[in-house]
Amino acid sequence: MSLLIIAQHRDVKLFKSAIEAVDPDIDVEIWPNVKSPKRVQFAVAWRHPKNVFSQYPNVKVISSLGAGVDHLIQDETIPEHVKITRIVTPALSDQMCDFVLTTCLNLFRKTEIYLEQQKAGKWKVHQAYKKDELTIGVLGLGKLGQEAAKRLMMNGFSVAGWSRTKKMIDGAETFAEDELTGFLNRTNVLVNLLPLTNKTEGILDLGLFKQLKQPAFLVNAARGEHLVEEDLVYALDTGLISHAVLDVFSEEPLPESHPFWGREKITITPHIASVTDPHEAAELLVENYKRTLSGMNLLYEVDRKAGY
Ligand code: NDP
Ligand code: OXD
Repeated sequence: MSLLIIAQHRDVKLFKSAIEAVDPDIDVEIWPNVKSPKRVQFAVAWRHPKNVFSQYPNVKVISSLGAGVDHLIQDETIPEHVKITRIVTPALSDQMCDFVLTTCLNLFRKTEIYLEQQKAGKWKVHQAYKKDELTIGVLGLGKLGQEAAKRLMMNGFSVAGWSRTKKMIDGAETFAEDELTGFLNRTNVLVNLLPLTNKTEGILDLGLFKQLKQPAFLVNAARGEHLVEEDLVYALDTGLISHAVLDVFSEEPLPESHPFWGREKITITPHIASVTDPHEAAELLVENYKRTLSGMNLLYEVDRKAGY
């Protein structure tokens, strides 16, 4: 039996050696040079080429190399009986909390204005937002969203949160799926940490932006396909959104010619909000590999129907 890694734009050798360090007896194969495709029972995938799994007829479980599983759910060529799992680790959530906290602190302190002023050699003071002046609304209160909400509250911010099923988080005002309007009407800084599913694709559109409290800001750290790009440009141009911080894009790397690059009111980071740590992930991958072989319940199995 073997464990296969199929990951483009990732240092696969690092993952292979991390897995072998946890259990040297595991036979780790790296796509595309697979010695015996029929021996592959467990695969780890990130940005895999479509239809690639048809070469591995005995795959039982595929783990995403990250927290998101949209790339696997969207691949209709993966047979229905194949189970899907994902990476959930303390470091992944800690990094996301740091990203959200840093981003919100920068927005409250108007750092983006000072960066522009520096380019122009301009000295002008702007009043920072007070922490009780704006509410930060977190879309998605899962593994990452809940921790991010708590980290923000620990740092004195007012926080609201929205999820499919209502969550109870001490100190935060929470809303269920059918309470989106109430959530948006309370929110100034919208932080997106939703999974990408049929229901959430394109959710960040003009209709949603119009319901935010003014001044409004957008932080998208989930998936590019959540955002209707032309609606964001319109919202920024008309002042509906004051500034957007985008870590994820429909096309990655963001093409050089993309209009987002040249915009003062958009801050771009290259999908670095939270990056899977090979050593931490290896422990979880080995555990799920062993569970696959022994037929035990998997850790962090995804509901393929719900899409997350
Ligand atoms: P989870 O699956 O743990 O949580 C998802 C949350 O979204 C849950 O609270 C869920 O509600 C809610 N949700 C799902 N569908 C809906 C809906 N239709 N309406 C309302 N709420 C909904 O995901 P994670 O927190 O682990 O990760 C979130 C996403 O972050 C990932 O899918 C990935 O795309 C992105 N990500 C980005 C990274 C980056 O570097 N930029 C790094 C890692 C992840 P309920 O609780 O009721 O089920
Ligand atoms: C993830 C990601 O899903 O990096 O982990 O986006």
